[in-house]
Amino acid sequence: MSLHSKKFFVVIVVLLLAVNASAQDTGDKTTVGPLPNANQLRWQDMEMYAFIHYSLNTYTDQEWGFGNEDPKLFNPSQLDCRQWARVCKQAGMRGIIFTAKHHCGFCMWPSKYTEYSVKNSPWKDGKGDVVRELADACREEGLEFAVYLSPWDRNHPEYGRPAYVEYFRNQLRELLTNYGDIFEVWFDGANGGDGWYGGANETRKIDRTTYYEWPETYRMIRQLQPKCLIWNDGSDRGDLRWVGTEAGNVGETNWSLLYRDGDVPYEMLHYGVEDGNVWCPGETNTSIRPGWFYHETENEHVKSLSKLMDTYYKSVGRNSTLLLNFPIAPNGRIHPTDSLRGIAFKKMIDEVFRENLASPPTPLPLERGAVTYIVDIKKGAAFNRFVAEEDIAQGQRVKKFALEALVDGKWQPLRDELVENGDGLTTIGHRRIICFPTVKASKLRFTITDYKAEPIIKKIGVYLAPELTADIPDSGEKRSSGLHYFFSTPTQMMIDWDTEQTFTTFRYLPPQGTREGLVTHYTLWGSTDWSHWEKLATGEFSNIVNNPIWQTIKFPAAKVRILKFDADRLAEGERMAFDDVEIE
Ligand code: FUL
Repeated sequence: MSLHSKKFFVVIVVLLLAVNASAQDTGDKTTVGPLPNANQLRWQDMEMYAFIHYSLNTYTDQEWGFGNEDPKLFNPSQLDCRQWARVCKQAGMRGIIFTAKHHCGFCMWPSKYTEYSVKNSPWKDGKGDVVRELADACREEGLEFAVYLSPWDRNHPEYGRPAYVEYFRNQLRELLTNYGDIFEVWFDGANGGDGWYGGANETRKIDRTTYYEWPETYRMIRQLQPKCLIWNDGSDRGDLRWVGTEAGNVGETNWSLLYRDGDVPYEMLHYGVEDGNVWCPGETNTSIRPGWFYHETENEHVKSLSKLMDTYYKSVGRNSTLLLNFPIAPNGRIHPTDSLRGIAFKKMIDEVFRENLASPPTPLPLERGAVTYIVDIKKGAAFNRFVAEEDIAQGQRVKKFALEALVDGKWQPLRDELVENGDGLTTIGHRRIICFPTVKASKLRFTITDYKAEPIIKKIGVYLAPELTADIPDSGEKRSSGLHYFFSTPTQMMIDWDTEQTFTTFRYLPPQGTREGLVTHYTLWGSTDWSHWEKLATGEFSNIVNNPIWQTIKFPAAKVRILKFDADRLAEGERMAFDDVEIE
């Protein structure tokens, strides 16, 4: 035995003894906790699948329709579900979840329970069915198919009363019986309260914990589609959970467990809970553009390849799946920029994981129960990614681990460079990818330092990802930097000009990374003399809390010298905050 190998041997023995000793000390390492069911296991292997947002919003340039938009607006000239399916497949997506009905209530299939659907649109003379065309296209491309059905319906006159729940269930039954296998149902929890509601034009509040009678609906789903997974961020635990943000990342610590009962605050959504009593893994949803629906103004803001890779590492690489949204443009197709970016994304994933540099590739399965793995790196190879996978069919077990590279005979610690605090080397689960600066080393040491039960590692990999620079540079310059603005009260922003100006648009970029001071409801005023104020617009920023992107307020051309932006309601806190504003 060389001196080096002797040292390894001693280290491994010491580590094994240490782990054993601590296992005996705490006595709690034999509790694996709940296990996934067969549907959840199958779903986790899908890894990436697409969302498609398409509805009347596409024609009104909105994110949330009010419920009174005219069905006649729906008349795409080139609607082509096969193009959507092909693009998604080439982008590495294994299935598609389609907005069969968004909050506006407009149905993309000819439901027999409402007139507010494609059957009253000019498209195909009212004989079309987008759900059918997409379900068929998915099958032709070998993709799985699923539906998003918004529980909140701003069109339906009975929303808020028991009759609507019956209506909702009838619609769901149509979708679950007429379109073949459905792999997931997505019940969006968003509810802004106000809506058209058959002409009532009012605010309707419901109790999310009781109103929809989820247990009854779940029974129906289980009976009609036993393999279908339920995504629900409402009160009743479905099979999958939201990760608490639409930015495209889940916590680096990500347990696939939750508590069966009780509320699920952000921390639990984002990190799961170690001692949870139900298997409820996280699905990371985000859009390839800032918004969920298509807006021409966002054509320049399709996410860069480096941003998409960052999203991949922070979702699939953190024991989650990635649900990546592709909006449909008004002509009925995925915009070429989005499709090219999506396909480049898949190519880059393939490129990064092309060759496992662990030499010889780690034998599978690895020795059961071992806590330290030493991996030989192919001679002279440089690497910057580490992958580990647990056999989650047997539960999620690993709590904490260490990574070291042997450089010039010395073990050097590696840390997850995508994490701001600590080394980021916590849970593993289905797949964990650790990114670190490129290192050249002959060996890599992976030590599981803490675990709930004997770890069962299915795979280890070491890779070299090409360097990526952000391909959409951000100069960092604020659009508001040329404006003269001040706050007359903590919730009122004033902007003034020396002379009268004509404006039609006010844009607000909320603070990023915090809900403190984020404006959800606003009123915008204009004046030429500081004493007479004309109300230019008032309303709510749709979905701003979950997706804090640029918000646009359009109003009839107004000549003003002063603009007053009132925060009528803030998501949190007492002082309005903003990252930027722009007036045109
Ligand atoms: C949110 C909705 O309000 C958005 O419009 C979008 O559908 C997103 C996926 O979920 O909660």
